Amino acid sequence: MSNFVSIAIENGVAVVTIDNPPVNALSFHVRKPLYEALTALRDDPAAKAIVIACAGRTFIAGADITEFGKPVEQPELRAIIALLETIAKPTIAAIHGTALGGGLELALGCHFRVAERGAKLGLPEVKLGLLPGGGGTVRLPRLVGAAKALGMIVSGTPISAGEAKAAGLVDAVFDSDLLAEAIRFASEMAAGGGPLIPIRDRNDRLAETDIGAFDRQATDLARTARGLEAPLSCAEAVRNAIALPFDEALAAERALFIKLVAGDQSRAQRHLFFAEREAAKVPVKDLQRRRIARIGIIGAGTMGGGIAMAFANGGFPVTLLETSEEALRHGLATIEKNYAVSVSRGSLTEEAKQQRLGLFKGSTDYADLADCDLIIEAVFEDMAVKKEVFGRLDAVARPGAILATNTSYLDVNEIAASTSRPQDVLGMHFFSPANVMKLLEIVRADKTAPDALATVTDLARRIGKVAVVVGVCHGFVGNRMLSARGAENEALLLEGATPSQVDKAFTDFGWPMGPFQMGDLAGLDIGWRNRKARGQTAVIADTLCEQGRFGQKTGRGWYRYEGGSREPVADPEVEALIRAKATERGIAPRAIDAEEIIERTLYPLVNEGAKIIEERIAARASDIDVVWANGYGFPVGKGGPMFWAGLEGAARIVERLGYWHRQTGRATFEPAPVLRRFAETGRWEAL
Ligand code: 3H9
Repeated sequence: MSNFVSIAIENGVAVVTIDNPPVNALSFHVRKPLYEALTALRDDPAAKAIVIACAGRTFIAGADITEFGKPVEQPELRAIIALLETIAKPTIAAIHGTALGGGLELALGCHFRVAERGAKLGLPEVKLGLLPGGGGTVRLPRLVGAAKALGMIVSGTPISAGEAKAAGLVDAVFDSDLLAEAIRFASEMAAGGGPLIPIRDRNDRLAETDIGAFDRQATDLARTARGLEAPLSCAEAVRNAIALPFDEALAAERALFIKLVAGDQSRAQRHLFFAEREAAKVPVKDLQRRRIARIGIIGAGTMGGGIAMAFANGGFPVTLLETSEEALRHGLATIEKNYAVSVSRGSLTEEAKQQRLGLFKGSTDYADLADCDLIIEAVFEDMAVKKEVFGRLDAVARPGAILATNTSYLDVNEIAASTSRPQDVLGMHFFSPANVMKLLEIVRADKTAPDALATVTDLARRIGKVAVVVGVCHGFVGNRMLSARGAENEALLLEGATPSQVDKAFTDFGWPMGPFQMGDLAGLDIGWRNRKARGQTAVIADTLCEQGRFGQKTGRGWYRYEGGSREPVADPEVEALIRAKATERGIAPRAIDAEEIIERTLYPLVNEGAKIIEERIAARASDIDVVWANGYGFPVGKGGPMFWAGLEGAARIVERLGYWHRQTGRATFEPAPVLRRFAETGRWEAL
């Protein structure tokens, strides 16, 4: 009946098939024929039951996100679900792949849900800064209970078919032949003639809710929201489902959805959703990918071990190379310990742990890397050491193997030039802990072959990383911008701010922590070593390090950490040191407010991003946002620095940067031409 929705009636069971590639989103061109199909079948005596199924790789993955922010075309999803609930014959959703967001909400309008064993079901709207707006917050608690529903809706994390069955969300799980099984199930339900109660009328699970426990759970979740509105609205909507009659709770959900969908936070999170997918696209189409079966990792320290785990977690066999048997034993033991922690936390089974450990092969001989298809070096951050490693790799790696460096700063062109095959060399800058952090900067050197780049970009996705291709410069996108963000840190202190004041301005903005807390966590000695190597100084940080204050690991850094706690406590000794250094320099302290802190840290961050666009180190502004949201904790509700620049007002940023440039004369404040252009046109583009 339409290109996107078709009906077939088989043995009295009508199968409505949605076919809207790639993910069967509920676009207007699906909703309209779906509504018509269900209306026709409701009144068709030939259909004794109705199965809703999808063609392609997945059940409905939700509303069509590209339609948000535009006028809603009727029928909307809620009308289709309301129509479903008027149908007096069994309705069954047959779920394969993922039933997400509006997709699951549509399934909740059916009397029954059956799923393939590998299916996943969830309401991930919160990750787009939204709440389920098709009745999900009101219907899901009626099926699985309020506590379970709250957890699912506020986290946005989908659950497996097995878990859904145990929770009462699906009625049957099948190992294969989903459609045939769903039709059989539908026939049985039609023949059984049992009562067909729409979820809206099922109140038993809600009546069981322990309100006190629910409110405590909601309060705990609110504490982790860090300024995001959506998780709070999700909790409010589920609370309404318990406290209000169905239709009132539904109307309240709608009102919250409309508010969120029009807000900046959801716009920002939707921007990041599409930005991540855009970043993963390699501009050259139809490129052959290289075959990648075995991965070699050089260096079994924190970084190398984490990278090795990331690949083993993705199912790849890994050869781990170290310089001595002892270092190798130590590295492998750490990996085993990390997996054991996951088992003890319940996030990994003992069987999966053994399976993953079985993928590791340790070696101290470069010759053992000869059968690897991708070899990643994670050794000491020193050009001479890296060049030596690449020279040795050049001698043993098979022709066509991709050779990658995990350098955070060094010149990948220079490293590539130390081999006879620069076309096979690129950077893979993982973030620590590499088995956890999602970001991967893939560094394209001047001679990197496009197929090597495309292969690694695909591979990154296969191991669950968010990949961004960047060009060669000191610190690439992330660390280069981080330096710009931190350039004023010490000046702010000398002029009168305290570390806790600066950090608070950051956490109030939505960052998980401020720069001084971050420094203490990472270890102040790292920056100290880097500065010494580059002949640079930092007047306060250097003194802290000379005093052995390296941060959390020594119990003292910018803050004091008492009794092994990770809780930073402001330290009068540090404040006295800051004042002494200021006096030495003849700087009189003055009051510095949060606005100034943001202007002097985050405006230069945006400005450096503009320079990165100009130099074509990043292909798009949205790639920079992906780096910052996934690798550095930039608040997702602000969409990354380049998106936020638009929210903040680019003209204001240009004006204030100009002011600080005049005040200090420092180059970080000089507004970049690309930023000025953005202020005029609203578009980020290289000039
Ligand atoms: C919602 O439902 C609101 C309702 O409660 C209320 C309504 C009133 N819409 O990720 P992939 C595109 S909110 C439009 O690479 P995978 C995506 O951009 C929605 N487009 O595939 C990409 O396009 P391109 C709640 C969408 O296999 C292509 O599909 N649902 C949508 O790695 C392939 O995507 C969600 O938040 C969409 N809903 O992963 C689920 N989804 O090729 C969002 C995807 O041009 N989606 N696209 O770059 C996902 O989580 C993943 O896409 C999924 C597949 C797991 C489904």
